[in-house]
Amino acid sequence: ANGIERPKGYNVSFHFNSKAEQHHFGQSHPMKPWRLTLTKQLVLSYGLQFAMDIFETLPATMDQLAAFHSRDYLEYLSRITPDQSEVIANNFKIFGLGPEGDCPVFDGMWDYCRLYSGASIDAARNLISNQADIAINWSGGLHHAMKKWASGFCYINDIVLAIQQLLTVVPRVLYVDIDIHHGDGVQHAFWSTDRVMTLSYHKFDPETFFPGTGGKDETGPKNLVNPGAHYSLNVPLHDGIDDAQYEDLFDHCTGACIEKFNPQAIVLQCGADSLGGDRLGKFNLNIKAHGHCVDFVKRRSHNRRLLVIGGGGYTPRNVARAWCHETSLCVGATLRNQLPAHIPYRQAFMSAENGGGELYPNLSHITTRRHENKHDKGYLESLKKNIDEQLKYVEN
Ligand code: ZLM
Ligand code: CA
Ligand code: ZN
Repeated sequence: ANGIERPKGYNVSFHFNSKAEQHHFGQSHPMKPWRLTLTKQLVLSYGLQFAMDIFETLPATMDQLAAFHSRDYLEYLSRITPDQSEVIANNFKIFGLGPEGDCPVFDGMWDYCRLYSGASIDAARNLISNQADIAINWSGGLHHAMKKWASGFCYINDIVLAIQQLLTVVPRVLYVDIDIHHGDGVQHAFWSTDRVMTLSYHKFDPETFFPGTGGKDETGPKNLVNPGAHYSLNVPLHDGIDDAQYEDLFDHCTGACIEKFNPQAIVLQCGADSLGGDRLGKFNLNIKAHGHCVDFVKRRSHNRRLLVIGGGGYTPRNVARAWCHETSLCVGATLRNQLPAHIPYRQAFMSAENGGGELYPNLSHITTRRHENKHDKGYLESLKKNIDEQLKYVEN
């Protein structure tokens, strides 16, 4: 369909589970798993399934999850239900859960966790067995989950689990995170090792913006004999960064990390809350700039395994457009700009901001409120210099 041929060079696998998409965090909670259905519908409408291997994944098992998470926490997660009246408020707090909070206990929560984590683990395994050069799981990327507690909409850290899988066959993994939030859970999990380098781009404002970590000096243990020193890298940003600034910064910093660290595998978290018009984020990025990051990493991934995963993203139609576009970049297809006529949920994509149904809205011409750009050249240059300085300690 749509004349898309299997491109030479890259084998791409797409991991999903329809059941994961049907869960609800609760009324008016910003995290909407149905954005994954919207994404998949768009991918299928363009015929991209003919250019990839599609895998419907099984839920992760308790033992698989226990590779990172504590058994106590997993037992609790697997047993707790929304209607359990005997639940002690204290336990909620210990494990980071709670009504009205970021991580509510909702119907099917445990199944949802096992499904999105299973998909990331499967994707990593597909790379390990050389079945794919690039593996995609848009349902994963939940970078805030900690070993013993849930945080920021994230219950299980599928990224850590996937990286652990990759580390069974490769010496070094680079983790790159373009979600607007700091990838704190992944950074923390690999804080003391030089086998995983973490690089997160995010809005940084400890007073007002979650999670408050990820300053430029947060580079690993300060104890310099610890192997993890200098292997956690952060690019703290403000509101309103634009396409050109972000692309330039991303290419410089990510390019330098790939060159110096020389990883055999790269995991790219593509949180779409860094797009303009997001409900939680305040950057001004267009889909093209967001996709540029995927394309850049893909081009530098030659002979390296690449795992592409989702993350945040709170304006569902834009999340779906971005992730469909990025799927097409992975397979090397060029999509026409006009949405397919027969896409299910077509209404969901129709809005003034994209001229009534185009894939690549140019958010600089549109009705969405733009955020004041709080970056100057000097600040952006200092961020690049900071990364260069840290990388002087890294040689492979
Ligand atoms: N309150 N409902 C990004 C994770 C961001 C912490 C402020 C909870 C919200 C937000 C939840 C319906 C990723 C914080 C928030 C209310 C303490 C955050 C439920 C609105 C609602 O209407 C809401 C009752 C909720 C949560 C907004 N929470 C916005 N920002 C952040 C977490 C996850 O994108 O990085 C990866 C997937 N939390 O700011 C509070 C401080 C809890
Ligand atoms: Ca980030
Ligand atoms: Zn986020």
